Amino acid sequence: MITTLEEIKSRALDELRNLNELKELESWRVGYLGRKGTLTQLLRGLSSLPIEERREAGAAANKLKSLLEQALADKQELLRKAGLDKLLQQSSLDVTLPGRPAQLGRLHPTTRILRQAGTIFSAMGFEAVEGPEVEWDYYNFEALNIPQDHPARDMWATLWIDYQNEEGERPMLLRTHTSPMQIRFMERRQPPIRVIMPGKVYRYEATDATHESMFYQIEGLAVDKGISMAHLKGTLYEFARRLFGLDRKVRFRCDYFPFVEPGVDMAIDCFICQGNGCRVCGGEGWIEILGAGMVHPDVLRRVDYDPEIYTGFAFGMGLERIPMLKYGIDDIRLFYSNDLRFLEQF
Ligand code: 2NL
Repeated sequence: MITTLEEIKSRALDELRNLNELKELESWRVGYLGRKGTLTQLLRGLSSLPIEERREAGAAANKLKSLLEQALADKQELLRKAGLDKLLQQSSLDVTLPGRPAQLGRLHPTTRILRQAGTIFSAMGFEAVEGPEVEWDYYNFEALNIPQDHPARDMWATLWIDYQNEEGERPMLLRTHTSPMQIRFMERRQPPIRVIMPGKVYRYEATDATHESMFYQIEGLAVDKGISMAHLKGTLYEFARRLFGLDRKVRFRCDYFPFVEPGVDMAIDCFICQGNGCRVCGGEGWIEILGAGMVHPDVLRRVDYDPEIYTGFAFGMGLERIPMLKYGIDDIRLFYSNDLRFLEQF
């Protein structure tokens, strides 16, 4: 019996030594240690031996069983490691190479400036509201003192929606500014009002380096008893300082928008050359960044506010111009053409 065990042992270990594939190990295991395997059969056969022999042979057989199990486990580990080494040698995988950096997302330059402006105005007590991009003629023009067939309409090259009402008019359009939402907001609410409206606006425009048919605007509106031009100037001056640097100066000049009276444009002294004149400000020393004014009394009347009681100021600015100036971007079309080479710079 013991000799048989010795034979099994040397045969099994010999065979095992010559195996080189993980999958061959399984048939080896089945052959010796499986339910019908050599060793298992032998252990079963022990019951036919006389009792003294049985004890000794049983102990030896069990010892062999665990020896073979251990040898199998060792071999498995050996082959697994060897296989890995081989794989590493064969393939071009170099585990010593530093990992690829994870692709980090980032905010679009427009989003960044939008958020900065939002933070500044919210600190000054303004709430932010968004509105529809498809609008009625009434909200985009009529309510803002821009009647049908009035030459002031030429200020906005409009994209009209191909929809006709029963009168044969086309009263729907892509909003040319975010002002329509200001009207909607005033219709729904009573003063005091402090609100900003950020969002996309559309123009019927041949695109070039400084024109896009879609761009972002942020408009603001404050209506209350006793609002004056001083509030307009103070608020926008503070906005300019917080966005462009605390040492900024501002300049207000007269301008025309049908929905305000008086209307102004605001410029800041150039943050590149500090007002001395350079390429960014075109040698002017000043950069115009927004239009503003006191809300026209007729606009207030149209939303049922009494202009004898309430006055307000409003302002509007295009957003893309700001990062264009800040980062020296010379083509607005880069903003929305989804070229990662551009976007990854911010
Ligand atoms: C510009 C100028 C401006 C407004 C927008 C406004 C809105 C209402 C009433 C009065 Cl409901 N005004 N908005 C006022 C002045 C200028 O935008 O150059 N934007 C890009």
